Amino acid sequence: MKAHFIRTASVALATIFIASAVQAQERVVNVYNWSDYIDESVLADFTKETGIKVVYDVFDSNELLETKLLAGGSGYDVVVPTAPFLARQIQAGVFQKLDKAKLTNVSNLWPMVSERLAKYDPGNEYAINYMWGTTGIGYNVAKVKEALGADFTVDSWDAIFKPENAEKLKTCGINILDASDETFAIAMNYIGKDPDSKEAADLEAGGEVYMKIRPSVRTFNSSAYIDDLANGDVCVTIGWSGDILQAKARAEEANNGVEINYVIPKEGTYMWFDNMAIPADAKNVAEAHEFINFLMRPDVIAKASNYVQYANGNLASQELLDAEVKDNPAVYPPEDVMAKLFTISPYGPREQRVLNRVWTTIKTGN
Ligand code: N2P
Repeated sequence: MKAHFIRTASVALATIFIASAVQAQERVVNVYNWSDYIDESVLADFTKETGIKVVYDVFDSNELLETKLLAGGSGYDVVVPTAPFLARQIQAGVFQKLDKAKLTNVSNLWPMVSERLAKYDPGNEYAINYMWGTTGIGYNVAKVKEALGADFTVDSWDAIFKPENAEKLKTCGINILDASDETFAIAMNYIGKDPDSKEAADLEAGGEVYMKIRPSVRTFNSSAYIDDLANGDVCVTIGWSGDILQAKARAEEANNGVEINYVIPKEGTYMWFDNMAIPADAKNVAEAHEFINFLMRPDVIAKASNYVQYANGNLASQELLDAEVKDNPAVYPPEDVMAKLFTISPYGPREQRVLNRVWTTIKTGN
């Protein structure tokens, strides 16, 4: 009896010992990315090839990501801020420089994208572009026709920003992205001001655009709106290119009769860049580099783009994209549309306070 107990106990101890040794060896990378922004099989492929486990978490606003980064100790090894946020976070010292020697796939990058990104990250020292896209209008073709008339063409921000149009769309549901830097740039551009203006008076004027349509807006949302649009719960939204295309695909899959379209309004819009960076206090720096380098492989990032329907910053991957992504003007706008796209610079602390105040007033509706 006693011998049996000792034998059982030592087997159990050995098991615990082996288990903890395996655990000590387990390599992990903690990734914090935007929601609806990855083909999960890409993560599984990475783990299969490298043995590194991916702990993947998602956000839907730059402000949320920034709050975590500035507080420190986020626990993340790879994060994906949009360029103007990246720029001020670099200034605030929240990232470490990338070890380029570990990023062997660097030659695949797209100089056009890297150059644009260098405006925010001089010398491309801290970040690698993940995806880029535009912020436009996503809408339910039938419901918008019903509300605004069969002859109405959605080709201008007027469709949402003219209060008489917004009022007619109220019952089928308007959503606005909860991304104030972008929504303000778009509104300022719409009223003929510099979209990159940081003047308080211009920001107030941009805010007025939303104040006027506020009674007709149902939601301010940057993630659930994809399903809302696909299910017919909202009929028009300010949204991100690939998100709208995903809504379209979901509606088609569900075969629910909802037809979704994405348009870049003729007044032009914001062209943004989302980029991978490593927090200064990341614990798994080698794994973070391996993860980023994996996503810099043409076949891998092409798979990701084909799924999320966003353009990426990897030139070598372009020929591997599905025709429905590569030849889609909603993903790769033609040159005349590209010419009307603008970028924006980061907000300084005082400007940001004005923006926050005006945006909160708009969202709360008083
Ligand atoms: C993915 C949204 C990414 C675009 N859902 C935000 N820049």
